[in-house]
Amino acid sequence: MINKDAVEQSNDAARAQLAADYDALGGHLERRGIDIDAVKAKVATYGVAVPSWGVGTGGTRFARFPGPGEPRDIFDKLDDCGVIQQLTNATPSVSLHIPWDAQPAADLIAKAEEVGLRFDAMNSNTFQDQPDQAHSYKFGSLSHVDAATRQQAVDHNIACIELGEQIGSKALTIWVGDGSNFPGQTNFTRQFERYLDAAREVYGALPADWTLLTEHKMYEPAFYSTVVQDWGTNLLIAQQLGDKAKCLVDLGHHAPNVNIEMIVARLTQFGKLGGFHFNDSKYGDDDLDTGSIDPYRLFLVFNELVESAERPDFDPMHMLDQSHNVTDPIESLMTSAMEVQRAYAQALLVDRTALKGFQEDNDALMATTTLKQGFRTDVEPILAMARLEAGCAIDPIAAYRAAGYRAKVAAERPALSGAGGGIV
Ligand SMILES: [Mn+2]
Repeated sequence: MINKDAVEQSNDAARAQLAADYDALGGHLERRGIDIDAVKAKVATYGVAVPSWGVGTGGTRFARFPGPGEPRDIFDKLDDCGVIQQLTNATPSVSLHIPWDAQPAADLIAKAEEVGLRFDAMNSNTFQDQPDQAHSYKFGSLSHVDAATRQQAVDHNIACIELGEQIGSKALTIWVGDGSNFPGQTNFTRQFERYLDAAREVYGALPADWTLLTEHKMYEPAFYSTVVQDWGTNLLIAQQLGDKAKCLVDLGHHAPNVNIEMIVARLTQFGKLGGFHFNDSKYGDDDLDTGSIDPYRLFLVFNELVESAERPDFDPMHMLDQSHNVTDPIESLMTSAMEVQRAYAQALLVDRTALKGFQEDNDALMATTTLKQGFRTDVEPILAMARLEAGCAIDPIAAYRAAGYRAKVAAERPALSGAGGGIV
């Protein structure tokens, strides 16, 4: 993967400065009653899963511009994901997308072991047709009016579970493109009944220690209505299916300005927060890099997660889900994983005793100031020191560029054009 000497060289150039910055921040935090090493220890164990499809260049409805050295298959993708983990220690697992990544389990396990990764949630795909498929998903999958099409979608989800069981996954994420493009095109109630009936069949095939994650999305590809439109619908599904069913929150799948951190709190309160797809957006489901547009919102989400960390059985899954159109996907995913870690570290710095006191005194100004103090703190030395101590890069982007990985794989992997990106 990345030459260790290149990482060492890169670290040598920054080691002394990092030590000074870490000491300075440690002194500052000590005055606030915070032990910097304790925060670093928590950050060091934090991980976010990388989506296998994220290491390929994404696209828009208009075009896709592939970069050099695009991964040709899941094994190339796992190599790229391994590099991200090697340099950041922030992405210990990969989330597969089936059928794009379907390969014999033994081969997947062997490759994952080679590059030091494990498998996160399985993602099914019933939003596009495959060459060998009997029934089209043009008008829906799990909620289709035709029973045979629904069954085909159910069977595909069960096949994803079966492969996932063999490779150590513990969750299935379902996102469907089902919905309608015109008022009157579908009957909302009957369509949702069909969805629930089909989802119950999938749920019935779930192993005892698995979680079924359903992902809501407000619009696209259906532009008038979607079957799993919002977190309310998603919660209804999770409640209807049972204890192993929980809601997945993709940060981009809401109307602009929706209070996502409050949705996180609500789902947590009732034991139904299953996981995240982290990304960022300006206008819609833009799939921009995590923390690139609104890092404060990401911090506020993590504030809720830290606030709830001690709740029994609270262990939501964390994954990136974004589309990289103008950057090297490996660089974007490394940066995004570090942004997620940063928001976590900042949330750990919030003085929760003081915050609670201000809340109970109705001191709105001091409450919001106390919360924001965590966000205002530059925690980069904590993240960088955690990486260094794990044998990773102080500056992963600099080390990655110095190592010449992209040029190396570009020489090995023939140029591709138009290969499916596919972002949900
Ligand atoms: Mn998603």
